[in-house]
Amino acid sequence: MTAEATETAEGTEALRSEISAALTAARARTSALTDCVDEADLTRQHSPLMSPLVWDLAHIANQEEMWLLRAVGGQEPIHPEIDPLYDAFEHPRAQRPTLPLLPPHEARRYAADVRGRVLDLLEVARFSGPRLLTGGFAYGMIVQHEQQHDETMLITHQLRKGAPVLTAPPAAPPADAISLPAEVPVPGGPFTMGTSSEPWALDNEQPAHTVQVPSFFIDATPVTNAAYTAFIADGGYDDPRWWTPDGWDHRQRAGLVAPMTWKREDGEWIHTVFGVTETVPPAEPVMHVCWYEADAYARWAGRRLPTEAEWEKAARFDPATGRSRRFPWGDGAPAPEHANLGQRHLRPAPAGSFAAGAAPSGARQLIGDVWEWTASDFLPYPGFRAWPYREYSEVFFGPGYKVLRGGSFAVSPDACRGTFRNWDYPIRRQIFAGFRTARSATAETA
Ligand code: AVJ
Ligand code: FE
Repeated sequence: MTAEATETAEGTEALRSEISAALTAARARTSALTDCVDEADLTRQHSPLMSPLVWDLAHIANQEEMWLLRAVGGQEPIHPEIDPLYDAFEHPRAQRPTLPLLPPHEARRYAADVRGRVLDLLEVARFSGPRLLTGGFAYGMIVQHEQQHDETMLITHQLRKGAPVLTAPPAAPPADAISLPAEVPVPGGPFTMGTSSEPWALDNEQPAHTVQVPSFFIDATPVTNAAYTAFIADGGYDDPRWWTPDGWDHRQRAGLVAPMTWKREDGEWIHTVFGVTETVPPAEPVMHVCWYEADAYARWAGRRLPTEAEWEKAARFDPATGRSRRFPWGDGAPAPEHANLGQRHLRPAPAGSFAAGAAPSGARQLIGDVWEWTASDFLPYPGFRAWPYREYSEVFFGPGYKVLRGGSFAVSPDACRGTFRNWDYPIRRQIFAGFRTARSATAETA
């Protein structure tokens, strides 16, 4: 979303239609992901890591009701008795199928009821005064929340067994990938990390602060399946030299030999994408690897994962102005030529795609395609204040979670920016995550 002034009448009307369009786009995605399967599929748990799809559906509506109708609109709860069922902190995902959840038709009716009332509220909304309303934040938070669950539901679809139900065309192959350098330099010095001006930024992206980042090199694209296959072929999974002690322990216990969906058949690697099995495409970014695998690959390659600050500097820092951009390509919202976002292709684009989305450094695909694991733990920035609820970020801060950056093909343009932070456990592989590698410019610290 843009940081347009909303003090003027035109600014308010522009923001109102922007919010309305974003809410509608999110619901179109939610419907596409839940209308393509039958009732049994909606209520089944496809993986202990995931909720039944029908839980996500009613949870989306419940959050929208709590924040927009109750907190902003001052309305009474519609069904207060169901609130605890859809509180992510009351019931772990594995237990959700045993709860007396709303059946699919009631969940859909609840979501539609809430949305109708929200659109009525939006008609008369002002976007100033209380902090929740400034810049339309509460609406933006709810748009992003639904879009985040649309990504979660797409992950459930990827883990689901059965006949394929989702299709989308692949991205066009890149024109000039062959001439790209393997890595690009990023100059040393201070840069502005995080934001204090993005109206829809979530609490963990704030505040903007200066970070010193020594010069480094970063891969021009995410690591490809071809490159990752070379790591496997070289015995990377069997050599403890490449793994951290925790990573090696996990690799042994979990029996990791390749990315999550990969199988070896007749001397070649195959994998499964939303129920369709195919040869692993060599040029696409590797996906469904955990942090430990990404970290081991980087060490095998004589490199390392970028820190979160390095990743953000590579993505946002413009040496010509000294400013940090909203996106690698500039301050304008993502357009189709910049990045593979929004589930329009249900897979990453080949490495080297999206020349128009390159950062000043020349690095491509920092936004979209695959989430990128960074070396960093999920920690608050200096001056962090939990807002508007502690359970979005604060309760997850600490060494248990690693940060992922950039968003995947499954992420909406409305829930993605150069400052956006995602996190997960270092053992997790279900997210649409890959990585790129880096090295310090000074050889002895590489
Ligand atoms: C930011 C993706 C880690 O799914 O747990 C959804 C987003 N927070 N509902 C998650 C979120 C509350 C969150 N992640
Ligand atoms: Fe949620």
